[in-house]
Amino acid sequence: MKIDIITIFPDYFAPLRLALVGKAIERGLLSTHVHDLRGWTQDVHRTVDDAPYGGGAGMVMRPEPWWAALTQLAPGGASAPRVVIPTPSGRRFDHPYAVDLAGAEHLIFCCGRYEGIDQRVIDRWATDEISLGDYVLSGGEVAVLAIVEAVARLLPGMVGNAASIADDSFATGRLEGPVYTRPDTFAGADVPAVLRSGDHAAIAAWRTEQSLARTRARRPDLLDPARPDPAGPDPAGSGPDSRQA
Ligand code: 6GU
Repeated sequence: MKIDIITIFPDYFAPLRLALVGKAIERGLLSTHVHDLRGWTQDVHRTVDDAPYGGGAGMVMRPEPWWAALTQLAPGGASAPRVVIPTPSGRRFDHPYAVDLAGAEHLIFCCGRYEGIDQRVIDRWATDEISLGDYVLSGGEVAVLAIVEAVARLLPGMVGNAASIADDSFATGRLEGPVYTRPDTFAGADVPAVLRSGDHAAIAAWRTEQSLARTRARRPDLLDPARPDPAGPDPAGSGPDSRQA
């Protein structure tokens, strides 16, 4: 997978060299290219923003540099990339959405700042407008790091143990329960005896029970019977093609 990131703060993306995403890059499963939007400005001040038409607070990102960047980076035709705009007014990011993006050959992330990017850029280029949740970040950079990490670990050949992905919270549709390692007793607290029993059926039953109890307490919405099964087939009308509806 190829990922282009366009931003006015390229330094935000230093962490891409680290940990799991860095490993994906080293292994050649992923290549990331961070571009400074100001490289596509024409004026001596390298201006990327201007006042909003109609008035109001803040500034809007001018269309010209984005248009030039996307014209250069996004090939047309059959190999057209997904062009992702992180924005609090986008579609909510979740595990199925990460799986969907992980199937793409080429992703381009456009990190907006200020009040957002001129709508004509979105209308012409965006395939996906994505929100991480109901709060506001000052720009798309941190959201892109989160999305790239969620996607990179789903790439084929990425996480050593495929089962650890299948068991993840949200892949199962439930939160994961507690985990323990040595020592048996620490700070006056014991590891639950069942985990040391060697009884695999009892351990599996305990984990399911812990997972359900935690989900009931913290995220009862995940147990709503009307909610589609994340492991099941995509019901009509909720697949990736209708995400921007
Ligand atoms: Cl994707 N971008 C920004 N700027 N703020 C957000 C967000 C994204 N998701 C939640 N808040």
